[in-house]
Amino acid sequence: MNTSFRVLALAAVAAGLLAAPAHADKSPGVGISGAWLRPAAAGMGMTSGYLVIRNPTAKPVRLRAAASSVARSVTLHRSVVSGGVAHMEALTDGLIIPPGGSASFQPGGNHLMLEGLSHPLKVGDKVTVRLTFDAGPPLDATFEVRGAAPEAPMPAGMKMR
Ligand SMILES: [Cu+2]
Repeated sequence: MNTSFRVLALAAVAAGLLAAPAHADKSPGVGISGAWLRPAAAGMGMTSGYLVIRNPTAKPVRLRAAASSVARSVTLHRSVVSGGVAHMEALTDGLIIPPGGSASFQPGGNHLMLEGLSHPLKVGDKVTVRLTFDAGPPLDATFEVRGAAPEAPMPAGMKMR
């Protein structure tokens, strides 16, 4: 585990939290797109989910938690490569979506980790995941089970990996 990297990451998250308003009194107005889950064969019991969250408002919004009726737990994770070894770690402070910007959950990066699945997930299935933000109502997002990421127009200047 690369401790200094984790400390830097935590500091970055903390800075984002400090920049966020202490409270917000109306809906964050966030939107989502391209939500998909990897299939989960019988016995796997877990899978990962991806999406893009847009924040059209003038204030940062923090995704705090996620939950689904098909999973015992849904956690916010990110994949990190340190010392040439890939591992996952929890985004324990959630994820900030900057004002007028977006945050992506995508293979190799941030992802939703669904564990304790109640049943296998096959391509074409639809799963609802409730996203909870630090302000405003929760958002029920529909994730489609897919074999690969959906084709989506990329914002200008953004590179595909
Ligand atoms: Cu994970």
